[in-house]
Amino acid sequence: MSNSKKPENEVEKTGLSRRGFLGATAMTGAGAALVGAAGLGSAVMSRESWAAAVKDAKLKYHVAPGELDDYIGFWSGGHQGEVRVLGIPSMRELMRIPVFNVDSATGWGITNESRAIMGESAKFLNGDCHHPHISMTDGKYDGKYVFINDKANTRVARIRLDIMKCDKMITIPNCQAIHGLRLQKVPYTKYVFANAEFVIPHPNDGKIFDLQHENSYTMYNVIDAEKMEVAFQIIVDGNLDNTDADYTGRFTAATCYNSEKAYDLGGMMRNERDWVVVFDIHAAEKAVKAGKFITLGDSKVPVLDGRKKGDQDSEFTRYIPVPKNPHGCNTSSDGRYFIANGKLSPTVSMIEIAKLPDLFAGKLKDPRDTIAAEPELGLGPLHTTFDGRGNAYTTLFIDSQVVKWNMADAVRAYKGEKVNYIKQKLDVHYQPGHIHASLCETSEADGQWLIALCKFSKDRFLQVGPLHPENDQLIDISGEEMKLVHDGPTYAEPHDCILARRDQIKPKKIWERNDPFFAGTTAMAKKDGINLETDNKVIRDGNKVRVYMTSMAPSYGVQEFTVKQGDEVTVVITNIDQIEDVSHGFVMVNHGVSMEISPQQTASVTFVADKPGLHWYYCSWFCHALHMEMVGRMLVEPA
Ligand code: K7E
Ligand code: CUA
Ligand code: CA
Repeated sequence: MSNSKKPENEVEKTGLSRRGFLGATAMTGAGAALVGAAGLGSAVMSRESWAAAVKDAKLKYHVAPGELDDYIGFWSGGHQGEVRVLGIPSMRELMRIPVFNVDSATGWGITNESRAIMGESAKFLNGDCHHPHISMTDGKYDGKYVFINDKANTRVARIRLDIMKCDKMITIPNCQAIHGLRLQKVPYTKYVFANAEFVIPHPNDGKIFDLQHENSYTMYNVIDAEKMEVAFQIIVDGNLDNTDADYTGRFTAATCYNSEKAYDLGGMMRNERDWVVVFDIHAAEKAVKAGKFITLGDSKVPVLDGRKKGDQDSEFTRYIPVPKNPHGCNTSSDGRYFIANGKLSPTVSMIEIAKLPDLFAGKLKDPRDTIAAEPELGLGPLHTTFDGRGNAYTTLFIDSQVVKWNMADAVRAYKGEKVNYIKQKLDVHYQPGHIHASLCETSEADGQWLIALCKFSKDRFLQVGPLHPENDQLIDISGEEMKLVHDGPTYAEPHDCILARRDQIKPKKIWERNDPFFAGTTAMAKKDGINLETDNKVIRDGNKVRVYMTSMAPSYGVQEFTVKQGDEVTVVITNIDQIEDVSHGFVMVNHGVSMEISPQQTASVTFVADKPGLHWYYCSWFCHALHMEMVGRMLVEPA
């Protein structure tokens, strides 16, 4: 350990006062300029000093060629709309799972299968995902699904982890902008909890524009995870930011930064305190059963009213005041606390979950009696994670640091004992948002690795123009001290990520022929009397033409077909290769058509043959030495 100087000290030695600069832009007065910390100098550590500084840690995170990572991570792709799969600790990107975007390599958003999953919303070409979360049973990852939100078009999607494809997508009714998303941990992920962020009028038909109107509100969404239907919605006061669930299955909590229901920055920062709203999910289920709900517009989803009426709380909500514009909401992996991250306050608020039954039973004088501690950590706390050893790690956006602190010590200090709960502050680069330690959202938090997702990379990488990558930093937390070991540039914008042990996720190597992902296409083929694994046939049905073919490296079962100009053509391809990794593609040149067909998969795409003449199609996934020769022709006769 003698030569493992902390890299951040090396940075300081170069004489660049990054801290000083950031300090100057720190919140002044009413929390101005949260994002104003641009324009740093360009001093960077030499490669030699870096190598020396991280030598020990490096050996640990280096995954040699041919070796496999210990953890598998799912990264949100932010307003790029996809989910990315990374190996940890190597930080190698392993795969991309298109979800709220269009992907030309796999044909997501182009193929019939993907468009059927996207439903109505397939018309949108954009998305903005933030929070990927893995389904759980008994507070541990069960490896079945990843769920993720779309803030841009108010959707929630599910990814099947056995095939690493999105298999369900729903648009949440009566809401605008799904932001926070978490899953029920115990007894299993029966529900997905999704925050609609923005307050809107109801009905939103242009008659009300006043956000203070009693019909202006937003809602907490409780989604049936298996059916992927909204089970019920709960109207709340204020707005909703992030959420998390407890380890009993009864409570969830959500942060609200706009208790003011304001429409601008000044207004949203007016109150010294906003709140955390706590939901009693069991009580809400009861209220739904008892029929105490309304419905809105065309939607049949039961809507409960969780707003306060004067001083009167609903049976299923409680509002706990916490300092100014809280952001992240994190359940500690020991199941004891909901932690609300202060953002405009240097504190985080630890809500003691064991006190919530009393709060709902009316046995506490003040909702603030549930606060176990409110440790002061630094400027701009956004999100917190856990190592399973009693320590929490919080990102300080404005300080550009991760602070490691001890929860039990923070509680003792809150009670008046003289104890320093802060264990270490580590500089990160720069402006971190989410933070995620291995398995931290489960009861198995193992305190090995931590990812700090930094919003700015500034000078950490080669310049690539005015748009910079972000910087996801890998930090070794297995010892007493946090050690920064890797910088990982990422494209817009992995708000959040999640890490599972590699043995917890068991993807298939090839498709199964009866996979529900393409069941609609299989049913269509059946109607046409087609055996997808053997038949190469063209079926005409008025001006609709269905071309069924197999593919086996390096050729398509149909190498030429003829249609008439204006025909609607559906190409259905079944990859009968059984060998792992032999994926084929199908691209119809000049028709905007592209798709993936992996071993034993059936995929289909529909387009209009609007141009007469000869049109080549080809395989786009490299499958064979004769991959270039894997081609065919569509002959279009003029109308
Ligand atoms: Cu960016 Cu979780 Cu949407 Cu915080 S959120 S940073
Ligand atoms: Cu088939 Cu390339
Ligand atoms: Ca506020």
